[in-house]
Amino acid sequence: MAFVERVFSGVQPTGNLHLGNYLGAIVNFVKMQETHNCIYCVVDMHAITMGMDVWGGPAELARNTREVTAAFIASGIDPKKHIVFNQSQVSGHAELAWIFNCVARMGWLNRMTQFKEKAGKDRENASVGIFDYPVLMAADILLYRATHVPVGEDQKQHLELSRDIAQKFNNDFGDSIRAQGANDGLFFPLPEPLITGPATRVMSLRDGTKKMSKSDASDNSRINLTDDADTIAQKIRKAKTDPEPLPSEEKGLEGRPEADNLVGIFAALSGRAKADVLREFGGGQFSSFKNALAELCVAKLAPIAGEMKRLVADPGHIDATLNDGADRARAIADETMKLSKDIVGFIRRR
Ligand code: AQP
Repeated sequence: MAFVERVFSGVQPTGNLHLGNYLGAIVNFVKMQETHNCIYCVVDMHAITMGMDVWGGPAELARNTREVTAAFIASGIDPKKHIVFNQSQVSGHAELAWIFNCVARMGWLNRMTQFKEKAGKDRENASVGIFDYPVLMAADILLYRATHVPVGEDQKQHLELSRDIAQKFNNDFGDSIRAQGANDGLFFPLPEPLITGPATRVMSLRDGTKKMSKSDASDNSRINLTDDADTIAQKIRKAKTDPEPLPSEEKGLEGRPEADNLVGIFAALSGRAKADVLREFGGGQFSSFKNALAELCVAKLAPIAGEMKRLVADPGHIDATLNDGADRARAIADETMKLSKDIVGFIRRR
């Protein structure tokens, strides 16, 4: 079957969006609009897999869902030409996840490193949802039979699992799929991860070996899209570094994760290569480089923050955008669910 090329990706409304989400995902979302039909989802059902202390409770979840939507639009995603919606409005995500729960194997999920990181030592107390997160993610993508998924580096393993689930479904139900008219026995595409763009893994400002994350307890570990100029400058000034001056060549960043991260952020925001950044700043102290980085961050993020502020001031408009996106997403999702149910052998209302 020749699948129509379609892009799907999602962001969790678990707190303030940060520079990692922006450079690792949203910048690519914006770019993909030029060449593909895109579906961008605020994955609120994923957000509640963590404890309520992480996602903040009902009022905070709704606030964050609107804020992520505003960040998408403020960064340049066009919700009229493409689809922007929140996951819980389309019931097919949960329905397909159940079918996939019966396709995926425990052994596959047991290998997921993100579950191990997020559950930490207290695995017995982790929600079933956090263990099942990658299955819901496969359902998110395959509900739209999406072929391409722009994500940050941290999602690579989950994307591989989505491909395994798609493949096993196609194999397990091959005869039934053929009986529905697809002679090649392929119902779901194997989605391709698109891990490209300016910075696929932005690290914490407090620890260059840990990724920048919304749920990190320290707000100083990340630059939020909504931080004001003073806060950005202060966080960059406080960012962990080492006592050596900046190297003049990229090789000199080896074994210096914090320096590498800051130079990587500068390169990504300015659209330059790291080597080029080091040609300008190499040999100098961190303090002057940090000033230049803070200025650059503010110049790039302030317009987005300003537009987000304007958008969230009108929640009715954001909700209307999400409703419209959900209606258009549902039209595609319903068709996939109808066919999936026929393939599995569920009797449905006709
Ligand atoms: N540090 C990062 N560098 C590059 N890309 C990143 N992404 C996240 N952190 C970085 C990418 O952003 C997209 C949305 O991520 P998400 O919110 O759905 O979940 P996440 O990957 O778990 O991100 P966080 O910030 O760490 O959230 P919490 O703390 O809530 O789990 C994804 O494409 C991701 O790769």
